[in-house]
Amino acid sequence: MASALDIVSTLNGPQTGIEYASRDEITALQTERMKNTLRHAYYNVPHYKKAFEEKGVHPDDFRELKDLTLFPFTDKSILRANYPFGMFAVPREQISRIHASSGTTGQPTVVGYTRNDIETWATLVARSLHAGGVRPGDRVQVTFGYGLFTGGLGLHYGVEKLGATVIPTSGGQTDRQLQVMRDFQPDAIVGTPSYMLNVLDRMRAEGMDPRDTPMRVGIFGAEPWTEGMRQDLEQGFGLDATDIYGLSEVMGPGVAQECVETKDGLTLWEDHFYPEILDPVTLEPVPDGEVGELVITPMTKEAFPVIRYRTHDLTRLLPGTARSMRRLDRISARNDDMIILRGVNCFPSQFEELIVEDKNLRPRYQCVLSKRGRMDHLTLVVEHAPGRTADEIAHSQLLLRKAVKDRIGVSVDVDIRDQVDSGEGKAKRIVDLRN
Ligand code: DLL
Repeated sequence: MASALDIVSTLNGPQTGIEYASRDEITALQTERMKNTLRHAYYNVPHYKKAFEEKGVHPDDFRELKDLTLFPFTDKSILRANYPFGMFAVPREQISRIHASSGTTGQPTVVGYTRNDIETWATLVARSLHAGGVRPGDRVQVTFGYGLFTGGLGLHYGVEKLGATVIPTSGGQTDRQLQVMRDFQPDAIVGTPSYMLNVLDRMRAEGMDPRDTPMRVGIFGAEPWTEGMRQDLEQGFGLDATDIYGLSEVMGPGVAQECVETKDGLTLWEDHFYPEILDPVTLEPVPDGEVGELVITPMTKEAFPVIRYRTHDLTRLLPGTARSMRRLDRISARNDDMIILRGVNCFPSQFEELIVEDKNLRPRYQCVLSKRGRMDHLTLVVEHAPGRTADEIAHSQLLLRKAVKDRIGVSVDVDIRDQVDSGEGKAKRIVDLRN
């Protein structure tokens, strides 16, 4: 639950509150909150009771933070097995919102929030926006999609919580975004970095000067991006660009945020999220400061507690700079085969499900990632069944494009061939030609 302290530190600006707490204070708070979280999960989510018992641990075995390693991990597969509401820890009538993100089989991962969870989330997004340079009274254009994705509504509530003005344009419809930008004169913009580069190109193509807008601040995330993209966005729009990180299973955006004064990686809001960096194969901790898989345990969630959630994101933990809390290095890769296209997460298996529905196609395929202008682009290269006519192939191509758009929510190209070599042994499903 958000405490008064959280809000003070968001709104009173520099050097006050929990964001500047000492390491001892943070550790004490984490230990207390972790104890409560382990108990909450054990007593209210059947999966956790069973999983703890199978590992021979009880919440009372947790005395200090290092004891967390005694407890089992949570992965997407567990959430899927309990689809849709089996992991909720409160009665259904206390759930005030549901979000979802894509899963490996096309079945989404469903997450729920109580009123307190929504309040905590809004507070952490407000804190993130503030750290990124947004101030009360600013106008903030939110170009993340609104809906089951946590980006749009997550940012929306945070902007309001900070006391800024939200302009909820949602994603896409670039012409409309440009008109809003021209007419409403936002001070800040949030969205995926690849989409913002697209907006930049469109403005230039239409003879607009992107530096003409009053936008001072850009907060970008939901997908990996690079220092080079930061330079292009900062110079192109004439603003300060920072990185925002989060994932729906752990909360949504606002788990970590880069501070505008240092732009040196993302401060993890350690009063709410406990990080571990593990070797993805052995699942043992890596030495301090080394890269590994980020595992997060949120410590203040009511509706949807998750213990040791495997994010599959690769990063390392760095000491605090602008804040006393530790930082995550820019997240540049994942250790599984999730593809992120304009903020939408998808897995090769989701495309496969659509491919096998068409008798003209064979489940021999590859997902080829490339750059189209500045945006990531996906081409599905698929093998057709023997003896198909050119007309049948053309029809299947149209159908598959449409099915991907309608059911997965991304636009792709489809290239149907006589033969697709997806590698010997374990099929190589992703071909990355972006660099
Ligand atoms: O993408 C939440 C979000 C919305 C974050 C808006 C930031 C801004 P999911 O759809 O569950 O949630 O996807 C989570 O996206 O595990 C990462 O692989 C990736 N991701 C998110 N933020 C970043 C980032 C939202 N700043 C997955 N850098 C995560 C790199 C990111 N990858």
